Amino acid sequence: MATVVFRPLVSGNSSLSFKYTAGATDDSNAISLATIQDILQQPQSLTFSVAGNISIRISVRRPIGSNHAFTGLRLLAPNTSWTQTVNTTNTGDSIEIQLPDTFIIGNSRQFSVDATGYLRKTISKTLADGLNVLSFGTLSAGDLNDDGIVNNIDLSQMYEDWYVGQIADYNTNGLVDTQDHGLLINNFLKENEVL
Ligand SMILES: [Ca+2]
Ligand SMILES: [Ca+2]
Ligand SMILES: [Ca+2]
Repeated sequence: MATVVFRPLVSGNSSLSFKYTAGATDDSNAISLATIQDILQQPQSLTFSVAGNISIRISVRRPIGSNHAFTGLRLLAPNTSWTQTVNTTNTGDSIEIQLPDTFIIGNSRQFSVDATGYLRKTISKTLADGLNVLSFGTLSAGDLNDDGIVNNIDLSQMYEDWYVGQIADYNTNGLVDTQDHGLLINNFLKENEVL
């Protein structure tokens, strides 16, 4: 018996058939040591699916302004150990990220994105072959201490950082101001999102 290992080059359905003539020994054959004859019978064709490469690109937005650049966004897939740290451009888009082969085409998986100063956001996505865009929409501001809830602790941290802090500068105008304060208050007592 032999083991044949294939290296997939393209994704999709494919099949493998055998060149076979009964009794012939110049194609697929199996020789009996007792009779020295080809005893192979018509081999069945093999049909199979080659799993593709699944990659993702995430898209997130700040609640206000046109600067949606995030550094060190934490990306995770709930119920798995997979996690990744990503940055985004000004438009809030990340580079393409390859997923490991534990993620299967056609399966629905959850993905969460978490930024310092914001609540965690979670979406569900049925994975397709190739690039999948995960649109998280607008992140909710206010969780300055990253404990999963917007409350008085975050508010007092905002007051400490008034006019100077960076994380609490949600409208990215260079200082912590009343507009940033309003964004936090709007999310008061909201928590990290879990599906
Ligand atoms: Ca957070
Ligand atoms: Ca908090
Ligand atoms: Ca500000």
